[in-house]
Amino acid sequence: MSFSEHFLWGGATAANQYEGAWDEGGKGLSTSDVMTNGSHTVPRRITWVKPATGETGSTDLSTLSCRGLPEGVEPAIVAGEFYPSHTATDFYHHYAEDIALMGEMGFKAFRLSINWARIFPNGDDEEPNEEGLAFYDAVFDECAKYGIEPLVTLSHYETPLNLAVRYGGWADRRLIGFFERYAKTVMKRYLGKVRYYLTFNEINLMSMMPFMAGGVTDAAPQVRAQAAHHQFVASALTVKAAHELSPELRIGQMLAYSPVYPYSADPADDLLAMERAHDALWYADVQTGGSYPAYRLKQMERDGVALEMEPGDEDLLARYPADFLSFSCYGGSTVSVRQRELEAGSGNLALGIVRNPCLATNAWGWATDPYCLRLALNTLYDRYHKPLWVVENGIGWSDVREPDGSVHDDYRIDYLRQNIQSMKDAVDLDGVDLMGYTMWGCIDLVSAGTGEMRKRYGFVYVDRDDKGEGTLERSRKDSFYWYKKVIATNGEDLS
Ligand code: BGP
Repeated sequence: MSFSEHFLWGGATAANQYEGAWDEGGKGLSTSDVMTNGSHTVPRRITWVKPATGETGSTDLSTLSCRGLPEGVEPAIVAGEFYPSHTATDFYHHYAEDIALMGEMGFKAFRLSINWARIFPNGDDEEPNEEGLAFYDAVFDECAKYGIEPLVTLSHYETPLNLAVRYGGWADRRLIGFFERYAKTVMKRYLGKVRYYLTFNEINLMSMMPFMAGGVTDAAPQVRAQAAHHQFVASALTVKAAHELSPELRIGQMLAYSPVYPYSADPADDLLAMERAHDALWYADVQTGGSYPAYRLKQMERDGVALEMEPGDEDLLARYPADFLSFSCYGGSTVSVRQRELEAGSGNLALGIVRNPCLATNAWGWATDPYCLRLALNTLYDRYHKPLWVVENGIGWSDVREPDGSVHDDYRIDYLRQNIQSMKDAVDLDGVDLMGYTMWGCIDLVSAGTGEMRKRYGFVYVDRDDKGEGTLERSRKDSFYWYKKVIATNGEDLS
């Protein structure tokens, strides 16, 4: 038997893409509430208002990531725009039904995020919002009925909007204190119900998408490095608080990590692959390894970044690294020094990536890569020697629901079969210490990259479209029954 009897099979979601009820239960606005939808070819936009003149407008995410927001504007909701997160797939009102479906599949773990603005509506409030706390109590109680362990992300692509507007998001050091208060509040409240937490989803996205990663609207490298540093310190303080609260609690880092392949045997391609891998790994070197690596300090010097640290920061990072390392991995990426002569790759975060001729891709440019998980797990285990958890893996597809409610998603089963086999090899052949696997988007939800509903990941189909229409009715896809069998056999039967 490859996987231990305690292996945590399950699925993953995030409040900003799943929960909806954006203005119910005393929730404040969050950064994801001002993001419009887009598509594979049209970027999502952040809407804003210019308080001095009342003018409204929007900036697309890629422009925001390169140039920041225009002078004098504040991210805000603008009348007439469609915001997919506002209803999403309405977990808020369907949680009992959805968790029952997870129970039916035999889930051992359910990854969800707490929406920070549901607990502290403005982020800097002194007291939490009881109605928000009570909602997650109800969710965790429902999980307990089916023996499902919650895996809770404290911040998944959303920050209370007030913290972005008033403080510039994580660029401001005061966010460390606000986050610490939030983390301590929920860890205390849910003691006995939640054992596993992740601090920041895909923390390395701070380099590429600072608004999503931390409400940061300034694109300067100095600001991003500072914002990431504040998140590292906040993570260390969360680990410290958790360990003081209970020996039961485990805090993980969450990294977006994919193996990087050199396109050719040219050593220059290999070197480039190493540098691209470093772009993600340095975040884990700090948060899980406990200190800034030399290669990153040199890079900061070259970029003219002068990190501001307070006395005690380095000590905190070294004393309270993450207990385990979780990561998202959807497939490898391929790079080449001859990028200009080659066909560009596509898919999320595909900047500077070339198409890998050995792998076939779907409509969003995502490939089924049969080795990515084994490679990723080995790299991360060799480097940190800490327990790992694959908390995102899956494939977005434009599923078709038949009139009888069925969805024949054999392409998803095929993708998952290859990926789970690769993960199994890392355990069986290489002895990697793996805690669990939570497939991304287990119940259809809004895509983070494009804001679409059409790009679906789930085992469960949700009747909702890109215009916000549909009954929100849930139905089981073919992959639902397949995954149920995988869990029931603890990964032995992948047929
Ligand atoms: C990860 C995010 C998730 C999720 C997933 C799929 O990067 O952590 O929030 O959305 O990617 O990407 P997308 O939704 O863009 O298809």
